[in-house]
Amino acid sequence: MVELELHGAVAVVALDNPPVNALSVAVRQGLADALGKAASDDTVKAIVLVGQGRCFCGGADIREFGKPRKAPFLSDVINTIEACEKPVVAAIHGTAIGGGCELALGCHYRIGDTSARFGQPEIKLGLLPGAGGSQRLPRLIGIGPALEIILSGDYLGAQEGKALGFFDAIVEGDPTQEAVRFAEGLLAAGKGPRPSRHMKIEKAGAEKIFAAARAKAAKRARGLIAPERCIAVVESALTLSVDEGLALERKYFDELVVSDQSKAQRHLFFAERQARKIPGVPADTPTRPVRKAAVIGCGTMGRGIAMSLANGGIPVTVLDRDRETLDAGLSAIRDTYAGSVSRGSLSQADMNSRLARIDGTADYADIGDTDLVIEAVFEDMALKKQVFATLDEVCKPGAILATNTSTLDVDEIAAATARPGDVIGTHFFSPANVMKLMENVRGKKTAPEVIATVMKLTKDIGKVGALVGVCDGFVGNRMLYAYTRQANFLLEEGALPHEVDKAIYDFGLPMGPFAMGDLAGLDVGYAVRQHRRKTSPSNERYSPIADRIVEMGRHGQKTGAGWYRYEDGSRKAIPDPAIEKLIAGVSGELGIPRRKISSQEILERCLYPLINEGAKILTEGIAIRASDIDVIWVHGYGFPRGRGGPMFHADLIGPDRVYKAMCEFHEQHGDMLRPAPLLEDLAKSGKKFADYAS
Ligand code: 3H9
Repeated sequence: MVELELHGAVAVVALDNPPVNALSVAVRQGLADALGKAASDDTVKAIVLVGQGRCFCGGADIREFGKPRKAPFLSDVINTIEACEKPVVAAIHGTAIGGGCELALGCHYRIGDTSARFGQPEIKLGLLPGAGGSQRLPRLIGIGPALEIILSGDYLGAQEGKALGFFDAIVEGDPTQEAVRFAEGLLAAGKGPRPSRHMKIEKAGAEKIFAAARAKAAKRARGLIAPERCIAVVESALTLSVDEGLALERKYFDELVVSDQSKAQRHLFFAERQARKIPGVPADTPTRPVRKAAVIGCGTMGRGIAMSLANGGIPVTVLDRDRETLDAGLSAIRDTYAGSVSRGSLSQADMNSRLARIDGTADYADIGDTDLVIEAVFEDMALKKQVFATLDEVCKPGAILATNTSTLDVDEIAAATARPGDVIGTHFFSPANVMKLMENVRGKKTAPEVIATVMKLTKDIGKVGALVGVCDGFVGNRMLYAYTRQANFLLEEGALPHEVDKAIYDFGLPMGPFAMGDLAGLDVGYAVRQHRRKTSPSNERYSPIADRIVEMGRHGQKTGAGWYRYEDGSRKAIPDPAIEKLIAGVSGELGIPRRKISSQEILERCLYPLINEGAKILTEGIAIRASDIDVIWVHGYGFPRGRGGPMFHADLIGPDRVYKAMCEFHEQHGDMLRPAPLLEDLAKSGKKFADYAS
């Protein structure tokens, strides 16, 4: 777990706990022992701390959180390093994050190679740096940059770290050897320990920095407790001694680690990684190289997908019917990148290199040698089949043919080719260059190699993926339908759009179903419903309100009116008496007495049917596991991270509670709200969705 080796007067202490040298109790004990030995060995004059394998250290072992803490504690080990009378140098390659960054901060000097990255991602787990990061980082690099690192959870690279004073040197070549040389240089120059805790904290401008951080956190991290705790503990570094600051940090960390919000975010950390594991597609399944890609269709989705690929370093050709359409699409892509540059979130150089990876063609012959094609044409089966038949003719053998359909049958699309094994769904979410999720859809004949390649590609381009099976709407949209349907019925029964939206917003989603409909455009759903009513007529309860709104020419924000009205150039949804009258009229026509509906009832009536649909999806094997559904809802639909996704939320409040409410709904509203058999099983057996394996 931890090795000690002497290089002359320098002791090299190496963390060796694959895959990321997480600081489990055994590693902490190993570190304490090795450092103790090096400190008491008179022949040792300096110590170098390194990580074996792919990185320096990925931080505390997250799997230990929530279990009883075991000594030695990380903060004590780090305090011992800092107090060591011999200079200690951290030699960093790859990531030094979380507790790994704090370990480096406890050392007296830090050198990195060009791959070195550091950061404090604890906030993404609903936590704060719990082993000194909140006190040492601001002392070392200043309050502003430290706060930014701690609040964003993002990592900085070697050069940025050097500029901020985190790294003393960036080296080429083997970091251990370079660190030994660096330590020998310190000894030769008579330089000793240099504890971060003794550095003076710069207080100038602090008030403004904290006010700005609070304003940003209130906007970006609505409802989450960790950001305010992070700010407060860094602020304490201005007034408290280091030891008092460390004690406060510990107190807050202990509170956060047992909070539901942190449990939810830790669940998501593992869920995102678990989602990459596909039964029947072992980790060693060969993958196909994706060196070149093509996107069919230069509409909003096609453009976003092309940017996602280019952002991930993959050259991409966009194909559309004529030069004019292509030019308009490519210019929209340029505008999107230029917007990011002007907001400061992308450098001009990065914009140029990304744009250089995107070109356009109107000729299928030009994409014959691409490794991957993603079709993103209009959601129409006949059109998609035609595209796939053409791709089958022009694409080289072994090319992966993917469809970005959000609802259509991937097997039927695959059947338009003579190579269904190469066909897969890659359902991106709009705006595709921003949204993280790829709901990848496995057809009946999709080859394991194709699945493995697309799941790897998902990670390589910085997205989060989950693999699902074929059904109407797949996992995300099928569950969304179960939820928006009930939201519509609630209107007939007495609620108003802004009341439903408020209940959902207050729960933590970025917006409720009606504001979302206005944003996305109501005409799209209308077309789908009309198609469904023709192709699969049903006697199920159907709310006519949404259709009537579209038939009034109100298509949402783009027409200045939908469920709400919008003033010129504004996106602010204003409740509209005309719509309220329309809704009340429909209740009257249907003979439904209107009543006051509480926000709690709205929430349960919307969310529980969504969870209930998730239960059916699990039983049908459309999703592999409950946590995959959570990944889909958090990254594709803005389900609040602090609640861990709908299935985790159900586990937290108890499947029995959801079941009981569903039974009541079923009794009041009939078959459409019948509890799923899996929900009933879990409720009666006291088990959770997390325990369910199909
Ligand atoms: C912390 O440090 C708190 C302290 O302030 C104070 C404490 C008192 N623990 O992501 P990958 C597993 S909080 C346990 O695919 P990559 C991961 O589950 C911690 N396990 O690799 C996966 O397992 P499996 C702050 C961990 O190369 C495997 O390693 N640190 C941990 O793409 C490979 O992971 C973080 O939040 C861990 N800390 O990326 C860092 N880290 O193979 C979280 C990873 O069974 N980690 N695993 O599915 C990361 O961001 C990435 O893993 C990293 C490597 C960038 C390190």
